[in-house]
Amino acid sequence: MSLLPVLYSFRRCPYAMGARLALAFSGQSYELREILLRDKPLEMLKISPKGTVPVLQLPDGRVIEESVEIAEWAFEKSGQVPWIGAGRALFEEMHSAFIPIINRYKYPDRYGLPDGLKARAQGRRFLEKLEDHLQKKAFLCGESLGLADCLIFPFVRQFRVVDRGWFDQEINLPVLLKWMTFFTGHPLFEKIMEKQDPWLETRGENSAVIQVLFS
Ligand SMILES: N[C@@H](CCC(=O)N[C@@H](CS)C(=O)NCC(=O)O)C(=O)O
Repeated sequence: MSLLPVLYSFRRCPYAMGARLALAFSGQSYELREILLRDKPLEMLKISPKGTVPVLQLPDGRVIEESVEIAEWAFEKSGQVPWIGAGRALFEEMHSAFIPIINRYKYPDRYGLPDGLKARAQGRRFLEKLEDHLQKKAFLCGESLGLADCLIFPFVRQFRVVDRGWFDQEINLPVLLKWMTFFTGHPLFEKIMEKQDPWLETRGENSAVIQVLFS
């Protein structure tokens, strides 16, 4: 068994991205196993039959199967309080309201909608709420980065890429944009977004163990 926790992950998955950000910002190194969603490794399904990423297996064999729990584990391990201020409430609102809106914005036809404009306007209201928080403090829950920032940022990013021109030029939420830039320009973000070959394909005699190390 590896001495580092093993993270099964998919680079572009916003849940996995949130977990990787929390691991990175709390300085928790891990062994990365990049997977293909269409060809999940049996090793992963054995420890987590529900088949979603991220999944973290700790050196003692314990398995953490939810992104939020992985993020909480990382923060607690580094002695940080995971949830502060409005963090959990914002996170829950993101799950119950913002993520379904992103889906309607991205795929209006799947929901029988003529376009994503109504969803975009609804999504903007959640972003306005984030902007209000960020107007008061540098991060969503205070002057330093918290769990809510790590877990919410990947979904705002996903919302942004649907129509980047509108988001960057017309949304008019300046502090939110600055908060986005904090992440997108951060070396730790770059590091957790490095492209890796899928673990299945690199396995075997020449299998590469990808260690993502933070000091
Ligand atoms: N509740 C899970 C959700 C994770 C999730 O839905 N991940 C997607 C990828 S973004 C997934 O693994 N889907 C399985 C599949 O597409 O087969 C968590 O927060 O960890």
